[in-house]
Amino acid sequence: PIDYNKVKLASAKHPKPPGVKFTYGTAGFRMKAELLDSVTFRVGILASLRSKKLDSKTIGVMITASHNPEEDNGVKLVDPYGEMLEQSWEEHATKLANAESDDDLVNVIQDIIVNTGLDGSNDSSIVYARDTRPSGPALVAAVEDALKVLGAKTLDFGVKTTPELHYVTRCLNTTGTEDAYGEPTEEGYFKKLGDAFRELVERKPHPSALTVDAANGVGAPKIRQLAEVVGEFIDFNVVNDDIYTKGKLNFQCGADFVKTQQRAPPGMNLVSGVRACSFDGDADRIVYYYADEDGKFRLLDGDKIAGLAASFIIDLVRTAGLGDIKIGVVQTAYANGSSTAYLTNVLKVPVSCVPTGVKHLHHEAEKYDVGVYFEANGHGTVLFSSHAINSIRSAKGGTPEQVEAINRLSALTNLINQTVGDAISDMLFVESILTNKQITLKQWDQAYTDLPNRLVKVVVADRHIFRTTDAERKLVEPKGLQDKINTIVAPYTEGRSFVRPSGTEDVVRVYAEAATRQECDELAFKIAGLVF
Ligand code: 16G
Ligand code: ZN
Repeated sequence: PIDYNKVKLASAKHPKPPGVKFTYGTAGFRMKAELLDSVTFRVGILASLRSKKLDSKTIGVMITASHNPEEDNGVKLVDPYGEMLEQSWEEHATKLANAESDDDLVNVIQDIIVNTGLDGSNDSSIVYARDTRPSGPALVAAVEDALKVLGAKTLDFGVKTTPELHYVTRCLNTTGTEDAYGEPTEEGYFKKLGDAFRELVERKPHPSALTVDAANGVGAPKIRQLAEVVGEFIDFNVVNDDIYTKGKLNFQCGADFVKTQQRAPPGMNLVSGVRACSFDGDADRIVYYYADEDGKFRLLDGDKIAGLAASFIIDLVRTAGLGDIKIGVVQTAYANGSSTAYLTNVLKVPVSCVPTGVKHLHHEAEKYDVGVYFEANGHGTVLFSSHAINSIRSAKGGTPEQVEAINRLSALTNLINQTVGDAISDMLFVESILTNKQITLKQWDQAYTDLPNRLVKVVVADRHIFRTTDAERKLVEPKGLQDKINTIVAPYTEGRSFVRPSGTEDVVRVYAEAATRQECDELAFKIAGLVF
């Protein structure tokens, strides 16, 4: 049972800053690190309650603020199979974080127990990790304080990427079952990826070295560890790998910088012939890029990765003779119109559009036998249903081509981190496709040409008055605004624009695309003017 006096005493050491309103949003709690002490303590309590609710299954706690500036930090929970925290619990998280006093906190805990029908006397089990942020250790200590008071069984997974924490959570909960996901250790993670990668690329000519921008984050040491297991097949040239100098994390580097600025990180010598990619600060996003013969920067973002991945898997499934496996792709409104047209008209694969945020994409992708999902910003993965996995594992194949395709598909189910988007796993996935097809980044890029696009932030008095529908592609409120947008967009060739409130910042985002750069910029400017 929970000793509420002890909870109150411990909570008193992690007081809530008065007047601050916390929200468990798309990416958990995220803000300036100095505001997070009470929040992480309480997330420790929440994790323990969640574990008690789920028959003592292990729950993951990740301390990271991803691509945000170094001063920020954040905390989020991972459910037993490596998914994001179930949505109905976000509300419990928010209530816990906002309890004004230690007594209120106890009341909220008791409410959650009653509301969810959980048994407070159950054991609980938690695994936690953090990225390289300087504020990480103190926040981990706050989580530990909560876990100690609740008598939880704990595993400190140390400094890890977000996807490694998702991976280990799933492993811990499936060990010894028929869904066993892998060894619940970092060595197990790298071994699983390394073995699958070897299976996919050995006996093929190796590509040239890959330059990896690690955003001065946790990806840097992890790529070095990866190189120990795949070094005979690929060379990495790691840049922006300084995790010790203050202020460098995500600063003028990383996937978010490259995607939003549409240029290479300053200092990277991106000449024609160089192959490059960027991770974000917790290594759950990746984008690729290269320079044309004339030096022009070319981005291969999440949409391009989805196209490459879908085309490769469709070919393998066809060659393997596994026609009953249904493949689908999931995107958000930010997907470039050309990518959607390519998937629909060229690959002839079903495409669904869902609201921004990994949990929405992930759940939609679960509806297919093989669900490929990517956000344009480079976060994504591929999910294989148990039907797909069983078909692949039990297929025999009548010809050598069929056998090879089946083996490749089987290796892909191990190479791809199916719990969440993973920069390291996605990078190996892309590299294995390029190696199998023996194509360059430029040849990959030629699948389709992106429409010029622009993303604008607009600061408004109250972003909560903006309400969307149709996977955020249309506004329902403020009333009448969508009609005005439609009227402005109508005359533009291949014009498309939408307005949505950010889930992570106090702004409204305006996206526009059109046939030419000039038309696109003009369209973005006009729509932003409507919102402002
Ligand atoms: C969060 C989401 C990311 C999304 C972004 C949009 C997760 C783990 N992360 O970072 O997927 O693209 O929010 O931010 O779900 P926005 O709402 O501010 O545009
Ligand atoms: Zn991230």
